[in-house]
Amino acid sequence: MKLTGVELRWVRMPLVTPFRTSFGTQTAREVLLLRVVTGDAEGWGECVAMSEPRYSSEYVDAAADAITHFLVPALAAARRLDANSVAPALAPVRGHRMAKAALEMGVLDAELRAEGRPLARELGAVRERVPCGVSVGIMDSIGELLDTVGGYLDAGYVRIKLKIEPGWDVEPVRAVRERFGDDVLLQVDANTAYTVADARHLARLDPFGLLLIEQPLDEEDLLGHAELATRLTTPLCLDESITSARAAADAIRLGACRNVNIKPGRVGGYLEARRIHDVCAAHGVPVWCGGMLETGLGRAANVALAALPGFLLPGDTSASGRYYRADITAPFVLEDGHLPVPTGPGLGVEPLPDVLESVTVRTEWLSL
Ligand code: OSB
Ligand code: MG
Repeated sequence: MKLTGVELRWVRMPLVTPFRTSFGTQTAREVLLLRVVTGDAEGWGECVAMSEPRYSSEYVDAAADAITHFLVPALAAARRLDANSVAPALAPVRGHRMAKAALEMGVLDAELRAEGRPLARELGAVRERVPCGVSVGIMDSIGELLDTVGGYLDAGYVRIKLKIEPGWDVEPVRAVRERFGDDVLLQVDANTAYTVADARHLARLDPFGLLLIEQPLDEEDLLGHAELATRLTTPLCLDESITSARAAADAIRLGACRNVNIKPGRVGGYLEARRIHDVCAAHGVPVWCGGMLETGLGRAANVALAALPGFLLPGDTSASGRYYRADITAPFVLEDGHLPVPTGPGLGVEPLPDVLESVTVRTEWLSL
């Protein structure tokens, strides 16, 4: 394929309800979309970086800058263009995995559309639909939390994840267990809000039979997670710490986690995400697909990834309506707690031109 140019598109979509985590509150999602134009086809990439560098060091404007000044020029200079050659071509640029992932996703979509091949099949999917969980933000009161969780269970979600932080951990978990029972698949996500000195406090979660505790400690604290793992019966899962297949192999070897949350954006793309899946599968480590409040474009690709055989736990691949009143693609709708894996070429979904236009803040065309 030959690259013609890349359009950067900043969109802003209000969330149906504010989403509070230990690192901040989101009321709208600002997303950078890429339209990768080649001689053969166009492809869409979604950058999962958030507006501010609080989940990780990346943020939307930094990603746009890296794409504009370093990544697209590096890709333009590469001798060949296909999805497998994107990561090697961008490797001289350090970091910026979310920016790289967006570009690779766009090239991958273009390549697959040109060849008429669906992403799920390309990645090695074995399922036609995937079971879905939902990530529930920190609330102002236990009553509000129970109403919210009850609504999601009524909607059919098969797993609940509660965001936690010091001061909002044991009590919300206890309240959800008391109201909805021990059969609900329940897990928590701290987004690095604790230290290993909190081990005794976190052990108070053990009696509640959680599936896992996600990323309790700092992104760089693999040894701390390994130590914490010896002090808890609840399995640890890593999110922020797993930036590559190598990081996943290290974490498993160190005993820092028994599960991995795979987010393609965090690790530099869907191809590295598949390698992490393979490393984990080889070690018997169940994985699940995380989320970054994606639009229908990123959601389509995440659902395809979640259909791989090692995705043995329900992911944060919730329905479009969990996030947005009007998604930029045809909405993903929960059916019996599952989302269907797209079957069309590439991502298998397209932006709806009118909606896309209505949420667009700015576009920029990088010609080659
Ligand atoms: O830590 O998994 C996380 C959303 C934004 C940033 C980080 C995280 C999350 C979520 C929600 O938990 C996942 C989703 O529903 O997309
Ligand atoms: Mg997380």
